[in-house]
Amino acid sequence: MHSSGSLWPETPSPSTESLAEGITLLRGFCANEAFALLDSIHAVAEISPFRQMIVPSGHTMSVAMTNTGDLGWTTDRTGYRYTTLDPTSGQPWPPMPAPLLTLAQNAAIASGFAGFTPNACLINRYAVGARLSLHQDRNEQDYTHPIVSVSLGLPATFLLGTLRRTDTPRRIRIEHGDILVWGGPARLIYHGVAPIRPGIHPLTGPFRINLTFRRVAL
Ligand code: MD3
Ligand code: FE
Repeated sequence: MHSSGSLWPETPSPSTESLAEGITLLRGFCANEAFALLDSIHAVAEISPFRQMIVPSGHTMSVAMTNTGDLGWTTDRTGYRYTTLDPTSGQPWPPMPAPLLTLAQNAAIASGFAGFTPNACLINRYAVGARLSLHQDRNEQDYTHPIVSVSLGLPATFLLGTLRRTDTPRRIRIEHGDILVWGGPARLIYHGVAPIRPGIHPLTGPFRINLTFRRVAL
C-alpha cells in the first residue's frame, strides 16, 4: 500500500499541478458542484445580463461579460475600469453568491493563498469562435493578491505567455471544472484564450463560461 500524502507535507494533492512559479492548476476542482455554480451565474445574469462591451479602439469584444461583487470590470470607448454600478442597469452589480465566493476561497487555500477575499468576479461567456487576445490584467491596482479563474462548459486553449508581450505563449488545454490560480510572479503575465471550437456541453450547451475572482483596490 502506498503511503498517504501526510508523510510528505510539501507534496500537493494529486490533482494539483504547478505550471510555473505562481501558477497552480487544480484539475476538476469544481466539476461536482458545477450545476450549483451555473445556477448562481444564471441568477446574476438575470439582474446584470451578459453583454458584449466595446473596447477603446471601438471594436466590440467577442466575449460577453457580466460581473458580481462590490466592483465590476467594464470597458467602453473611454477605457477600462472597475465600477460599483452596472452601466447597463444603473444599479449595483449583484452581490457575490455564497457558492461562488466559497469556491474561490477554497481554491486559493489549495494554492497557498489563504486569506484571499475577492471583492470582484468577472464572468466571461464564450460562444463558439469567441476569443480573448493576449493581455495583462492591470486594472486592479494591487498585484499582491492572486486571481482565481474557474472554467465551465466547453473546453478552451489558454495562451500562457510571460511578462513580455512578444514571447510566444504556451498553449494549455483547460476543461470543465478546472481552476487556475495566478499569483506572485505570475500575476502580471500576458495571457489569452484561443477561439472556442464548436461543441455542445451537457451543462452549458454551446458556451464556455469563465469566472475570474479578483481583489480590487477601492
Ligand atoms: C493570468 N480571462 O478575464 S482566465 C480575463 O478564460 C481573462 O476568460 C480568460 O483573461 C478567460 O481577464 C483567462 C485565466 C487568467 C485570468 C486572469 C489572469 C489568467 C491570468 C491574470 C493574471 C495572470
Ligand atoms: Fe485576463
